[in-house]
Amino acid sequence: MSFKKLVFSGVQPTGNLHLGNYLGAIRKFVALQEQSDCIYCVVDMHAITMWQEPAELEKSTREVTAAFLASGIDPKAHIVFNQSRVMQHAELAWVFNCVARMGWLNKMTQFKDKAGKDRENASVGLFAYPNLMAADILVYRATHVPVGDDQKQHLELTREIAQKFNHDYSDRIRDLGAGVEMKSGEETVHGFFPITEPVIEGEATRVMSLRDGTKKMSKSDPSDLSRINLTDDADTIAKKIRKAKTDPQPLPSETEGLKERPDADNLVGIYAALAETTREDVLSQFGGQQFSVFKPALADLAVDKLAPIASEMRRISADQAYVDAVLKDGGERASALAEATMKDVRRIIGWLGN
Ligand code: AQP
Repeated sequence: MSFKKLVFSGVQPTGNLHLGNYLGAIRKFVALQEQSDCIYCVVDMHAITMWQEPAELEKSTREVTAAFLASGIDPKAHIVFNQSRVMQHAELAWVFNCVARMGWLNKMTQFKDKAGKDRENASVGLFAYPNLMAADILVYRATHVPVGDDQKQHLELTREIAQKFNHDYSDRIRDLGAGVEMKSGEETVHGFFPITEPVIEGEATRVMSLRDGTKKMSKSDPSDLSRINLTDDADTIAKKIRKAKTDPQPLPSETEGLKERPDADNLVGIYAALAETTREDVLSQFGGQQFSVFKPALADLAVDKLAPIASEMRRISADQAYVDAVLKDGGERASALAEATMKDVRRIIGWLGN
């Protein structure tokens, strides 16, 4: 027996869902549901690692759900829910708090970025965030995780946690017959948790700020002009692209020419991702052209692809009862799967009471 392919990923309900979240994650969620069983989670437990206004958190949780549905995720064929409904995530995170080493977490760059200079004042939850993320994935024994490039290090940690758990409890896993044979590089190993594969591919694994091509497009950037929000209307999208930072040179004909030009590279990458093509193809069409030609073409393409999602999000959001019903149903189905894993985990580690 080996692990069945199962996709898991999450998005934080922390407001301002943007083009980076869409191209780096949500659009891949939609594509993967054609080939595999998928579980998509609105990670409201991760959200409170930084202070969230409660009413805003509720609103954002529904908004991310609406974005999933508006983008084309099928909540009947797959599972869509908010994390806090399934308490097994927190239970497994505690186990992983005891598996992961301080030294591993001390290396996490996202904690350093988010905590900034005032580390002493950051929440313990923000520090332990990657252990909860590992639990989100492994409580379903998910094999594939589509994410943006910024999550690479956290997924590496998830793999380390799974390996250490499988190793520390290997005798017990065998005795209970709870393990599965799996490939790890060239070797075949035996373990309870899969060694999860990140799915980080395509032209937009790290969409950058429209105001600074060296900084990631982010929900928390104080400048709204830095990002295209999924709720932006056509005029706003066009205005933000018009105002996007660029340099005075025309576009190069080869990708080599984008190397020292982060703002140009970002816009070409966004175009390629939206058009579902490559940077090479975009440059074969626009190489030698000025931004005065390229930006309107990019704005038209962005409006074409994003405006239908924004209008569908508005339609779905107007029916709050429907959104809440999707989350409730998804939560119930996710709980059943998570509980099956936790029953085994509790026996493996020696917790009585199952
Ligand atoms: N700029 C980006 N380019 C590509 N992918 C991105 N993701 C985020 N930003 C980009 C991917 O979106 C998914 C959900 O992200 P998240 O909700 O966990 O939040 P985040 O990564 O912390 O997003 P932000 O926008 O950067 O928020 P703040 O400002 O709060 O830090 C993930 O798969 C992520 O990789």
